[in-house]
Amino acid sequence: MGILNVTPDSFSDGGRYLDLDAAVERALEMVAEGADIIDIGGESTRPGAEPVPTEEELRRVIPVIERLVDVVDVPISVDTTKSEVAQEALAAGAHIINDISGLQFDANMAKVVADFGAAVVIMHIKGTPRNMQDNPVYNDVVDEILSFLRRQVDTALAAGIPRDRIIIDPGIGFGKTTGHNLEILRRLRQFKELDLPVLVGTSRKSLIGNVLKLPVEDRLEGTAATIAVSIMNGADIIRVHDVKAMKRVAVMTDAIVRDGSEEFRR
Ligand code: HH2
Repeated sequence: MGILNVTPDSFSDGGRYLDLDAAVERALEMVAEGADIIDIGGESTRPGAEPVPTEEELRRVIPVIERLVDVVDVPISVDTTKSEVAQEALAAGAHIINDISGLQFDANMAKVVADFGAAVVIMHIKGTPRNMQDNPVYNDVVDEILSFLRRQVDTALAAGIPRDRIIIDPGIGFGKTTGHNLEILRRLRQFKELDLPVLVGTSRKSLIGNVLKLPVEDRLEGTAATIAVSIMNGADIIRVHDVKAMKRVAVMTDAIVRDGSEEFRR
């Protein structure tokens, strides 16, 4: 899953793809580099970020979707917590709603996804982007996230979203310390217990900056390590900025872990 942030303030690529042509060009480039899904976001969820009004989020993402549906042949995902944005995005031709609140922030979200027969990413967050990094505490981080995901998957099913349209995500960096994030990656296989595809988003995030003491523009190798380990521990989808490099990491890791390369099977 290649990230396309059409925001002025995302933590690593804010402002780069605000222009419609630049956004479309970047999406096409990511597909050429091997992205299987494009994830468009119109609201930064970095720690401390202020919510974006619905009208502004619509203005940022809908024209991009309208352009992309005609030119890319991979599914289009929209990173939003607002059902009105989801509604317009799906009507414009998007296929997946990536909800970082795991269907919590907008009571109408599950119904909108169900009505369109779309797929949904249910991500765990503790708190809101504004307060999530204010001293997050867990008894057992993986158990707590698993309980949340189980509950929200039930919410999705009850709203009429079929099980084969649900993806889960532990929400790396969303109300977690670096220690929590490392533990989640180490114990990622436990999320397979829900028997749903697992998405992981570590790309350029602060857990890498904190371990390697490197700024956001210098986290490529650290991201690569998190991706190899995530796939080894069962991740099905990885959400990244650096598609070209991370696709290579993913394919190589898959070939080892999942016997993913026909050519070398014996
Ligand atoms: N991380 C970010 C945004 N959306 N969605 C899912 N499912 N999983 C994630 O880990 C995830 C996500 C944050 O990264 P980014 O989009 O690069 O930054 P920003 O929120 O500042 O736009």
